[in-house]
Amino acid sequence: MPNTSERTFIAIKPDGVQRNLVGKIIQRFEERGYKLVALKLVQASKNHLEVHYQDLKEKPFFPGLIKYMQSGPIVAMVWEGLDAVRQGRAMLGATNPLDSNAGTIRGDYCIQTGRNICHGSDSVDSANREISHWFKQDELVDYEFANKVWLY
Ligand code: RTP
Repeated sequence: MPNTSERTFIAIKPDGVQRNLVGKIIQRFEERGYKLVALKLVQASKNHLEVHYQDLKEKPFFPGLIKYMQSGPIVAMVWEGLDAVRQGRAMLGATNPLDSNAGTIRGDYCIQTGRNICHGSDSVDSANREISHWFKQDELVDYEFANKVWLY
């Protein structure tokens, strides 16, 4: 039985928000067939971002990354559906937008690694950690997804 309830954490970074790409990015996940489970616009604190990117804290780009992620509001989302984590990453494209295929979000809308407009969990374990870091349990909305019968 395929797991149609896999969840991933997707964020639209400050540059994506400022460049008015929120609607386009959401639309891609909607059109692909993923179910929106949670969504909010947040100005994240330094501490919150340092915990989110804790695995990168030794990297030379870490301070710049935190500053970039704090430079404006972020759209935090949870999307659910078959293979959501892997497909979410595929839809985002490569970390370096210059290596991203056309047709991916980064391949279509950005140019530089340090301004790559979106984030997606890289594993189911990271997704679970990130979802509980960004959302309280009661912000994950439980509702019937009518499309499901046509998708699976
Ligand atoms: P993300 O977590 O944002 O989805 O990105 P990712 O997994 O594709 O890449 P990761 O290696 O986890 O890096 C996180 C974010 O740090 C910025 N970065 N800058 N200047 C650099 O060399 C550099 N490398 C990474 C990017 O914003 C990247 O998305």
